[in-house]
Amino acid sequence: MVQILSDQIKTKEILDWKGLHLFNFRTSSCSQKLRIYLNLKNIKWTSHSINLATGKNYSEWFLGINPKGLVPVLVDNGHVEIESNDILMYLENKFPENPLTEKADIIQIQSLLKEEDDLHEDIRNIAYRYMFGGLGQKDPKSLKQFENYKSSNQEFDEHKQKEVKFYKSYRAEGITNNAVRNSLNKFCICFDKYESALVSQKNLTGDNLSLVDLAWFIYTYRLYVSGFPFKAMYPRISKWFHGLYSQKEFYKEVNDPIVLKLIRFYARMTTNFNGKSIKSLLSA
Ligand SMILES: N[C@@H](CCC(=O)N[C@@H](CS)C(=O)NCC(=O)O)C(=O)O
Repeated sequence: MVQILSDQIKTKEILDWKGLHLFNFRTSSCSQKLRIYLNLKNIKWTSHSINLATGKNYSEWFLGINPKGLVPVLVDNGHVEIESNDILMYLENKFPENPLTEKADIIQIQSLLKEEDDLHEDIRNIAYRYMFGGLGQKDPKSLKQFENYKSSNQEFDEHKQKEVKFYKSYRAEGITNNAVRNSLNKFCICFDKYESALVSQKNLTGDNLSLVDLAWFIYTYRLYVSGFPFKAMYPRISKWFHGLYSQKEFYKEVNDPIVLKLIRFYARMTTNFNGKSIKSLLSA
């Protein structure tokens, strides 16, 4: 995963912050994953909200911390991590009590987390279309600000170009049926695997809860709200999910304020999906 070095950080003031700080946003899936982790481990931290809806992540100040314009970002006494799964591994090392990674399984856990991270654009396709009903467009002015930002790293620039292209296409044509179908296929491959695993174990990588459960809890939540038929297709995953959802450490991070739910509901009702629900695209 991409590491950011202290000398690549232009917003220098954060390097002097003491203690554990997290840049995050209420409705960001990767931020939710981390906040659940922090709840479960009872870790004290300071929150810095970066409003993705108003483009605060594309401000010069924030791009000077993470040139990718993404949350979450962890700052721990001058040490900065910019990838959610790297942050989880970093915190597991720092707070080893009540582990969410069994030592023997660490390589497997890392590879499953990579698999989950590789599906980030796919969960965005589903959520933007079905959960947010077409909301989440970027204001062209702040997107331009991001496009014009010069970072010192080619990988960051390539990522930026991909993001800008995605948001321009999202504005022009939304998320297409084909994109949804492709993304759903990828999720089904993973859910097939986990549904089988749950025959003989309580959680996704064994009986104990692991980082992989946290990661997939968030995706499952988004797919659930989007109308994915878990109960009919993946009954064990459905049961596993509801078991976690009933715990306040999980529930309180994903359950959005009623106003937000109403805004999304209205957006979904007024968006034209050409009759293509998730169920119909799954069987297409
Ligand atoms: N691979 C990154 C992905 C982070 C990511 O894509 N974050 C999203 C929120 S979940 C974001 O900040 N998006 C920027 C935006 O929506 O403008 C990670 O795991 O940290």
